[in-house]
Amino acid sequence: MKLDEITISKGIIDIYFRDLKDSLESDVIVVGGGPAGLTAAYYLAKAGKKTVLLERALKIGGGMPGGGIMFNKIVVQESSRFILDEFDINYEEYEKGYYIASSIESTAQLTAKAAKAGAKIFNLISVEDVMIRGDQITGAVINWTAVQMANLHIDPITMRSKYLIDATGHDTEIVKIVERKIEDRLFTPTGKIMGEKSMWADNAENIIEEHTKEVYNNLFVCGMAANAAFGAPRMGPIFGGMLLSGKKVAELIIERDN
Ligand code: 48H
Repeated sequence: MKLDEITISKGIIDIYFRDLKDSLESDVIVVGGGPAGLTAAYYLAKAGKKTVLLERALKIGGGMPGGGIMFNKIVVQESSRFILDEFDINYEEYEKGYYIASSIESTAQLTAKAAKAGAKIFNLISVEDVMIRGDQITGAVINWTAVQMANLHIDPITMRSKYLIDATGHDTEIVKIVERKIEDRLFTPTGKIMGEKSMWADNAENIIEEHTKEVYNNLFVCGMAANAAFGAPRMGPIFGGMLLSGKKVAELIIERDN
């Protein structure tokens, strides 16, 4: 078969545009393709929810591939081991209840399973604002990351969804935007973002599922963003909480949407 460069170009343009256009209306937009966002996207898509994941970076995975100080291993505790199994991630027991997995394999498996379950994953797109109607969050305002990096004055476009998940990690970027743009209080005890506290793995990991919830109408938080929004500690390179939080936020939305 003789290869034609124009067909290659057309294929990329047509199919990307088809997917992008189809993603303009969805059930759930997950902002952030770290471990929590990917896990959420997987469980949501698996349950038949139309799921779009938007990631600012070129590469998917957020803080996961980097492991701990660039040692590309992650630790997962007993309570979340079943999620490693669900994603076919290999691991070994280091000490009782502490499982070690490759951060690269983990990232790859989370990404592949989310995509194969049907989540549409877009990299190189940043959410720069949200849509709000009355007191409801109704979607995301997006732009190319490259436009932001080049500091170009170019208007964004919008995506509508029934639910938005802030899975942006330490920065809680989406909740920050919402906090700034509403007159209301957030659904946190102070009505504001409470801020991430310093390292305490045990406390952080045990509380994260409790903090994985709706933080404003139709806006949910998961992963590190959940602890940051609700004023809990960070945990270092243990990732079980991220996986459990991703699963929990998916369950909350599935339950709400039924
Ligand atoms: C599009 C965006 C935007 C935006 C950010 O940081 P992440 O890996 O987040 P989690 O919560 O899945 O996992 C946290 C974990 O990686 C971690 O940092 C831990 C456990 N730290 C503990 C500690 O003590 O340090 O992923 C968030 C993703 C990133 O890929 C960002 O690029 C992306 O969100 N993102 N994407 N639009 N506005 N903001």
